[in-house]
Amino acid sequence: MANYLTLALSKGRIYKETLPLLKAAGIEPIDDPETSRKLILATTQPDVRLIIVRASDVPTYVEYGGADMGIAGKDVLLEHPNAELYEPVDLEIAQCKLMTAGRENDTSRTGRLKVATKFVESTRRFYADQGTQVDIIKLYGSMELAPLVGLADRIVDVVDTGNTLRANGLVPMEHIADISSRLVVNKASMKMKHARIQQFIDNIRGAIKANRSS
Ligand code: PRT
Ligand code: MG
Repeated sequence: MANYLTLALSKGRIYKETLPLLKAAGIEPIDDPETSRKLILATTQPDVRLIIVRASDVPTYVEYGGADMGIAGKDVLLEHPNAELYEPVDLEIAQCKLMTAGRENDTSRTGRLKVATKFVESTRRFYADQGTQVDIIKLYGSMELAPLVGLADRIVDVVDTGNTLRANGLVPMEHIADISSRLVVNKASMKMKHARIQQFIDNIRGAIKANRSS
């Protein structure tokens, strides 16, 4: 067990966009997580394995040593401001923007703004920096619904094409942060498995460069 190099990542877009980087680094999973029920995937490098976790759980697995490394969106990392992690590489994948959004013809209101989001920490910091007092309502998904049914005046969510907002009669308003996925590394692993992790980081950096110029 302890001799594995374990990389935590989530299914879906992060997995899809990470695969080519791993492949360029000489690592290919043996099973496909989209069809297999296995949560631990062996790879073509016998000492490297992948574990499949919820996107929002990646920092937790890595901080507490359930994985040596992980791949997580910056939006997720911003929700863990005190996590003891190294963040050595911007993978430049799964790019999007963290934004506020609301109804198109939002009339100016009196009283505190209600903001629905799963990004409570980023939202709190954004409005605090503006000196605006808001009530934050924590949701776990389908944030776009909240303004439509009067649960909130605004949402804070990640936006890519903006199609989801538009389809629900919402418009993007303020830009909070540019988001991409990052490689994160457990601090003890970085010491104990330094040579292997440094080699992995170098290979991944090479793959990102090749990506950029392609
Ligand atoms: O499901 P779980 O709660 O565990 O995690 P998750 O739903 O956040 O995971 P996933 O796989 O959807 O996203 C993983 C990471 O991808 C996020 O943490 C972001 O860093 C990044 N990412 C990049 C995005 C998007 N682009 C994105 N568009 N994450 C989510 N979206 C959503 C967006 O909120 C909207 O609802 O996708 C929908 C389509 O976006 P539009 O703007 O193109 O319509
Ligand atoms: Mg999801």
